[in-house]
Amino acid sequence: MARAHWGCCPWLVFLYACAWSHPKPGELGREDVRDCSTNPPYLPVTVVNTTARLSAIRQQMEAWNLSAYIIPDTDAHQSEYIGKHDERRAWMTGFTGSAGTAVVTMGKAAVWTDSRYWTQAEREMDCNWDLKKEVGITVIVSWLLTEMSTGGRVGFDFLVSFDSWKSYDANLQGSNIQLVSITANLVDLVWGSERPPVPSEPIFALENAFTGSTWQEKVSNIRSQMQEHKKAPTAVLLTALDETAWLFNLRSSDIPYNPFFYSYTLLTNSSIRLFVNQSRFSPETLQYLNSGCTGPMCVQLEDYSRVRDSVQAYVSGDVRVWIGTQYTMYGLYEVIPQEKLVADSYSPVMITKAVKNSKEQDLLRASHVRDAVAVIRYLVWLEKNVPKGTVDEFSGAEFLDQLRGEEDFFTGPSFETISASGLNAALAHYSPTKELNRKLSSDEMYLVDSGGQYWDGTTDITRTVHWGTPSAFQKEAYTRVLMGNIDMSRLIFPAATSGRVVEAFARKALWDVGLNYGHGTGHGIGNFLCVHEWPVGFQYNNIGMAKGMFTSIEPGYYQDGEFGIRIEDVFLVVEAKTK
Ligand SMILES: *[C@@H]1O[C@H](CO)[C@@H](O)[C@H](O)[C@H]1NC(C)=O
Ligand SMILES: *[C@@H]1O[C@H](CO)[C@@H](O)[C@H](O)[C@H]1NC(C)=O
Ligand SMILES: *[C@@H]1O[C@H](CO)[C@@H](O)[C@H](O)[C@H]1NC(C)=O
Ligand SMILES: *[C@@H]1O[C@H](CO)[C@@H](O)[C@H](O)[C@H]1NC(C)=O
Ligand SMILES: [Mn+2]
Repeated sequence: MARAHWGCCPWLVFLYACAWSHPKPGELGREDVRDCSTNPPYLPVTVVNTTARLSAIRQQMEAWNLSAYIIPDTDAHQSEYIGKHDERRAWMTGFTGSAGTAVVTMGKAAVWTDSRYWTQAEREMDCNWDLKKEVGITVIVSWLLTEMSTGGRVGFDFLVSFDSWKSYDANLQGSNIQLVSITANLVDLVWGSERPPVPSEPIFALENAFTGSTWQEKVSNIRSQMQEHKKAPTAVLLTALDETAWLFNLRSSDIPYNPFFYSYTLLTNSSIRLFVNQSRFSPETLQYLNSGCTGPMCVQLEDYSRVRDSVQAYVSGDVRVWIGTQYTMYGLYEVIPQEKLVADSYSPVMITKAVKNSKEQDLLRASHVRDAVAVIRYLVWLEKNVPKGTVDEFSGAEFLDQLRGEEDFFTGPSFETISASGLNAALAHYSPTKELNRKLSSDEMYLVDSGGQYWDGTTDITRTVHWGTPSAFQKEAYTRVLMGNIDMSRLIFPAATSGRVVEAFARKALWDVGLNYGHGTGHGIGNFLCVHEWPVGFQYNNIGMAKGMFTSIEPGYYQDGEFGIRIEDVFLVVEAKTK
């Protein structure tokens, strides 16, 4: 399925959630959980009563003649992090973990999530919901086949990407169950006044000093790729939020950790349509977009909600629309007739954005230099203060944010800091909270994985340290992780080699002594965009490595119940001189 049920990481599932996505505060360690086997059931105070919500959505299902309804944890743009306004699955189920899929039938309701979230789900969900301790479209579909043995219609909506839909559809082939795309979202229809509002902060243009090219240059570049394409697309449809943000050099703050704004773009050879809430533009930004423009270089603003109708109207002509299936929602894909579709895994914007020009390289490097100053100051401060016993995982992470805040152009963290001492560092997605954290000590290893958003670049770095005497095994494991980081970063390889082909170089030093790590080796990164910027990386569906791409390299080693090690840096692919 498209969204990584594993939330994260470059490892299990490639795309979405990426490298280290993190449970929210309070997700770990609280043991007061529900017990649905007693009569009446035992419910901790943390559960949400979902009875009224469920009966409201079932009424909607009846109105749409649906026997089942799928509620994924995405937004309409397949964003890695989603805004409060889009936390539909969390509101419906009570379960607020960041990865999970819910399905409602007339008689049952269930949530599928991975082991990171089982305890949290049992603390937050009432007994209306079954917890399924599995993930993946295949297991959801086999449940549907049992529950809907007499057939019926399964509804989904604009939250489902083309790739997820394809997977559901393939798994349902040969059954008497019909997948039905509906234009409304049933959760939205029943989520009342308590729903957080759509973010509508101003959308601003980046200053020239922080952009690699003007938006007009980027538009011309994409248009020439349309002309050169064998299938002669007449338009490119952009649905991921970083695609539109990159194309126009515009940013805002709709999504946590990501400086994006809700939008779509339909770019043709003669027009540019930007779907967005236009009240969010200041007169200056409108001028930035359209001052002195002529015909094909003028940006036409259309309301965000108009995108489906506009694409539908556009495809009535003699046109071909180029999309990236990984990010396009099925609800837009389905309005484009097959013969008018030019479908790649990634849009030309995703592919073009992956290669940074020399100015973008300088910008990204400059942001990393300033970021390193903050991290070094933090490490020095830890060295002084940890032996005094005055630092815990949470206060440490807060201080690191504060140090980053003292650097120029900082706007906020690029993901939730993983600040993990001792055995906590062996948990793949650990983040401390104010209430639940561990004191840092000279007797334990400490791992900190963090990053920042700056106007010139996005950063991501992991360091593992020990202020006392590590064991011989810890030293060996650390050394081998470091060897993997160095071996991979010094690798010389043929142009266009896929990351997956060379990924094992980061593991070899560990493999030599029978050790390994259970996550991916790295991911691309943006210029004030996503911290996990696909499709660059080392996974099976990442694109070939090219000069000008940046990738993290982050091997690790984790000893359950004891310690965790990861060393992560961001690297630039450059041309090598060989004999
Ligand atoms: C949950 O809410 C429903 C009404 O919405 C109510 O009838 C029911 O008693 C509540 N359940 C619990 C356990 O409080
Ligand atoms: C509802 O869907 C079923 C197929 O599952 C179909 O047989 C039935 O005619 C539909 N009813 C209405 C009112 O559309
Ligand atoms: C559009 O943005 C304006 C200005 O920020 C805001 O007041 C309004 O609520 C937004 N409209 C929608 C539909 O989000
Ligand atoms: C745009 O593409 C259409 C269809 O390929 C073509 O007929 C038209 O001349 C093109 N317009 C421009 C401005 O290139
Ligand atoms: Mn990373």
